[in-house]
Amino acid sequence: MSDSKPISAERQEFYDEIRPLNMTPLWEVLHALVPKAPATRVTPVRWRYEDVRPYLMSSGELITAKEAERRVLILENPGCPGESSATGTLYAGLQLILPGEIAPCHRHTQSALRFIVEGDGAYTAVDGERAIMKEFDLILTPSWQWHDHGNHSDGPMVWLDGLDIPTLRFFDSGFAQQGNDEYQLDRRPPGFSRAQFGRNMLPVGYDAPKSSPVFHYPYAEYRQALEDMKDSTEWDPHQGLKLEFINPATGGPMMPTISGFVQLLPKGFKTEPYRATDATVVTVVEGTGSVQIGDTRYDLKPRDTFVIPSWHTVTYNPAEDVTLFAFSDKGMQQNLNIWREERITG
Ligand code: GTQ
Repeated sequence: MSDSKPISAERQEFYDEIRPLNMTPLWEVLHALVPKAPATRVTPVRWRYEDVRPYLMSSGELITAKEAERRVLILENPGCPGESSATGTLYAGLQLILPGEIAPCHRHTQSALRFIVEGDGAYTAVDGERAIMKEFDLILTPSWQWHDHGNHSDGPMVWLDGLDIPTLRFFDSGFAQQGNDEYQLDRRPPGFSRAQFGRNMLPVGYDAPKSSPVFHYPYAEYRQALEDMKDSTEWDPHQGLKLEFINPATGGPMMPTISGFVQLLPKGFKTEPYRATDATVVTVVEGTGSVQIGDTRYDLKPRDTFVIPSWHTVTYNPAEDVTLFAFSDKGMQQNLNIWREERITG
């Protein structure tokens, strides 16, 4: 049965009759409900940092970080207007903290990542441990962990927030709590978590948590890993060099709902077409070039952010060495046994 055939008067009358009983015929919607392949509302979209930054800085004059609690401009997918979603399952926004400001302590069941796009020296404290954030560092604030942010540096700090807000909205499982204090007292010295968990070792008798206990991944380290692999590793024709941030206690994704990746594409390395079912938010770290997403082509510049919707074919054409940071729901889909990818050849 076609989902778009005109409906006869007799059938429409029947549908109208059962409507008050909160029933509706499957055969009118079957193919939309069970598509042959993903048919997403999410569209490709790109935010140039140079377009967004002036408005972000203006927001700094409109409201304080304290009053806003989080001073963020949401990056909203035009395919889902009004939903504060970047993809079907994930949220993205750019957060600004000016020198001397704090974003008060709270916790929520939503998991979050911060990817620093500008500035140096502000901190995020996660469950009593501070991480001093540098450009292109990745910070995790897993579900229900207390967190606050502050900027004691002398410049603005901007980071990309990635959260699983649409997923928790789908499950109706969102809880949040304000802290008693605006910021947390230090309970552990900075670097404690990375000392315990960041060296391919775990404390004996440790119960593996669902999210990575390494909540700070410095740019200097992951960039060096890519650099060291550059000359010696076979390049994937579809993805170049791509590494995933993992939970070292399980080998799984860094957080149950959000997977994180970095990718290096050397100058001139045109990738072969690739698609996967995890819609992905990508931020350019370094380099210029272009990306083709389905029928849409974007040029790439450092700090720009773009969305690759589910099952859209992607190819990259790097004019220089390009480094990308990406997050998606890949791990969540894999846990549910619904993730698929395709390497398109010939
Ligand atoms: O920093 O906790 O962009 O709760 C949106 C919701 C950031 C945060 C966002 C949040 C946060």
